[in-house]
Amino acid sequence: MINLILFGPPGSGKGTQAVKLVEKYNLVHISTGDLFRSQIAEKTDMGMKAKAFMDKGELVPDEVTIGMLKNKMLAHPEAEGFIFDGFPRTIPQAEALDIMLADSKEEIAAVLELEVSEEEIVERLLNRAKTSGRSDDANEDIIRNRFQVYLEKTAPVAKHYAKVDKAHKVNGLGSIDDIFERLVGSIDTVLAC
Ligand code: B4P
Repeated sequence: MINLILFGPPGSGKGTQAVKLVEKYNLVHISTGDLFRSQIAEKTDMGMKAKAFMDKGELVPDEVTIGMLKNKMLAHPEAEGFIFDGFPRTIPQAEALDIMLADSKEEIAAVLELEVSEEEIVERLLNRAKTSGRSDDANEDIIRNRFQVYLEKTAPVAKHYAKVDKAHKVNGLGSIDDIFERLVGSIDTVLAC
């Protein structure tokens, strides 16, 4: 089983690259952002709770996010591996994921950290807002808050995995295909070990 974490600030291209990686490595894609957005579209209680946090650029509370992630993993017993996109975003989420995988004698193979500057992210997300209708992309202050939340709460997750030599930095600037090739290079190096 290959379990990969696609990591990086909001708008760094995690979702964009995950779609391509899933196809190449035959993995199940789990995007907590997409899961929350589908709950919001269905107007479920969880969706309404998540929306209040997402609209401000804050993280949805860990207990909600971890429970949703567990259910999604359990729904795919046939998976040959997972690509986690936008999860874990806090140390408690990382610890919960490590335990869930260890319970089935699995582990994270690699954490791929897309490096993109704050200014590039603001530009990308304001641009996406023109077509996405996403309220968390439409306002520069909210985008900058999302970046601050990333620095404070999410960046430590990369250090958590760096301690066990699983974090790999990847330049997130350039064309989508060039970044994909860099990611594949990192993954194939890890898989060859
Ligand atoms: P997410 O849905 O995870 O999304 P994201 O951070 O906005 O984007 P991503 O990095 O996937 O960027 P994308 O490829 O789309 O999170 C949204 C919110 O959900 C969070 O703020 C939080 O509130 C909540 N949430 C989600 N997971 C959570 C968790 N685990 N715990 C708590 N809360 C959670 O790319 C962005 C844009 O850039 C696109 O328009 C794309 O076309 C463009 N782009 C991509 N690659 C490019 C490139 N190489 N060059 C130029 N543009 C590029």
